[in-house]
Amino acid sequence: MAPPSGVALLISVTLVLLLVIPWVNGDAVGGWNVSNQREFDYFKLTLLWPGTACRRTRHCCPSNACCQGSNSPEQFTIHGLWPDYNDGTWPACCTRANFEEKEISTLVGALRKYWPSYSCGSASTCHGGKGSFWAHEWEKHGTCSSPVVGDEYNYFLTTLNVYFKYNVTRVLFDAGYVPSNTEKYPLGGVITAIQNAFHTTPEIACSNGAVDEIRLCLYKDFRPRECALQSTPRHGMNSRSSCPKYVSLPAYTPRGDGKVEMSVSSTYQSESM
Ligand code: U2P
Repeated sequence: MAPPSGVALLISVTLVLLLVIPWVNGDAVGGWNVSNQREFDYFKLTLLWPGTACRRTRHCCPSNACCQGSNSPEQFTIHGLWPDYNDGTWPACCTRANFEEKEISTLVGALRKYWPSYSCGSASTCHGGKGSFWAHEWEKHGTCSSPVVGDEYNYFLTTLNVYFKYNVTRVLFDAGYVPSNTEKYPLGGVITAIQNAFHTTPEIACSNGAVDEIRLCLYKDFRPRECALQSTPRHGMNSRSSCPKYVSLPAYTPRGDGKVEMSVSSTYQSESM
């Protein structure tokens, strides 16, 4: 039999890549810039609880918000504003736009406070590079949000505004769910407090029984909506699957010398796209 021609070989390799790549890590198009990803269906505002994130820190460095002593965050902070599909997948890396910090220089003060990194490592960016947490979130999710939010500056500004509008920290604190290293709270109560405030059911993820992330699903006009049903079992974000019946909201206790009391790691160091 004659060896395959160059064209036939190229077609076979392309077909294999098209079949294998798209579902890496649950991303509809994991880490690849494919222009034909369809527009997303809804947003997910994802928030991190610092007391839990900082339990993973192993060493300190200036970029890790866990290491800022009394300036370390005491409220939920932003993980990202994610565009998602109703089938539980999501687009990723939708354009070739690279993150440029100068575009968001006027927002940096607010971003450091409300959208900090809990890592000393750098994160993967869309085109094989490494960058900051903000670079990761913009290139992976922000570029796919652009039909609604526009450019990089507007992605960060919009996310901050949505974060201020849906103040999950205030809702939980007002309901009596305050940081504690001894109390445990009923998961149902935490969910109900958010449902009563925002008329949507949050996704809650836990780590060792502690609230790690809270995710709010929003229509494209940023009104709350229910999350896609399919996203729940597939990504383990269902409160029933990753949280126990009673959850903790660990307090973060910085040391006077600015070193963390509990030790951690980075959410991002080992994370791939
Ligand atoms: O859950 C693990 C990682 O998958 C990405 N994710 C998850 C759910 C979802 O609806 N959308 C989404 O993008 C997140 O990737 P990251 O932004 O952290 O790279 C999430 O952390």
